[in-house]
Amino acid sequence: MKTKIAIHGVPMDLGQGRRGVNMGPSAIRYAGMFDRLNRLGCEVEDFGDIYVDTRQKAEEDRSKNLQEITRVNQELAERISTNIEKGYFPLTIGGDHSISIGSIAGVSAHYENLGLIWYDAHGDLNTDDTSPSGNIHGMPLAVALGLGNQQLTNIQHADRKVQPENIVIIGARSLDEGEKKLIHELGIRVYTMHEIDHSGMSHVIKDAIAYLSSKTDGIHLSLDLDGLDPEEAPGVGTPVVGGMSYRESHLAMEMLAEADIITSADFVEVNPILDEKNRTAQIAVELMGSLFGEKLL
Ligand code: 4U7
Ligand code: MN
Ligand code: MN
Ligand code: MN
Repeated sequence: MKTKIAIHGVPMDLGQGRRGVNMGPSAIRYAGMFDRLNRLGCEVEDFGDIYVDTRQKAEEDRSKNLQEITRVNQELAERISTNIEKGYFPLTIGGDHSISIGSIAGVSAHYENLGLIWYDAHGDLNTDDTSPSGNIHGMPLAVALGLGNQQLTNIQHADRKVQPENIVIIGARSLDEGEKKLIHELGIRVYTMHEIDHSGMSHVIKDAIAYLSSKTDGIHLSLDLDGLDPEEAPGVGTPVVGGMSYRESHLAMEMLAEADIITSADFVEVNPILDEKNRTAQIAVELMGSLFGEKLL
């Protein structure tokens, strides 16, 4: 795994309805991210937070807060792209999941065949037309596929950022009708909680790695903390019962580290206001440790 890491914080909460997730980057830093990664021998540089204008205003678009979310993601994409050119592994901390629009856009131009691992309770495959909520944090995977609002799909370049056959979703247990339709139409590989219960995380990750690694030249990991069970990671805005455990999530990160295939990552949706003693941010940092090769012995 690459050892020169660029941290970008995005205190974004405009992509969903509950305030507090904008404090996610602070909570993750407070949980010791820098030292943890530094101790592993990584050269870590924290580039700070991107400014998000959270002033409230009248709604103008179907997708809520579209203008500011577009602006912030454009900036994030540019910063990430610049840092990839400088040889950094971009690690983005959120903030709600709408920020993956920018991180994937920033990464995508640097790979011919980008792969994507979406670790999440949700599919995040809604568009302007299918979204039940109008919340953009439920749309980033659709946007990466070039679907949905054009302002979002045009960030960096207008094409699809990732091909559907280069995507896996892990941990899904809440999908809207439009999302299910899209998954079937595009043939996106989804490891639902059923597959994880049935075959185990070890098998699922092995299968995902085998599926992606031969056809991609880089793989972005987008980890939504609500992929984990809310009993263990309560500090998230859209909890869904019956999620992946703390142990399963560590195993997943450890296996990805061993395979040495991840080239960029996001850790998103940590909401310290809804958390208990910063547990969820702490878990995010521990999982980052495993992703970058931390071992007990
Ligand atoms: B998250 C939802 F309707 N699908 O679109 C929506 F259930 O980034 C939830 O994964 C989206 O946390 C959750 O609003 C987005 C809803
Ligand atoms: Mn989610
Ligand atoms: Mn998500
Ligand atoms: Mn969520």
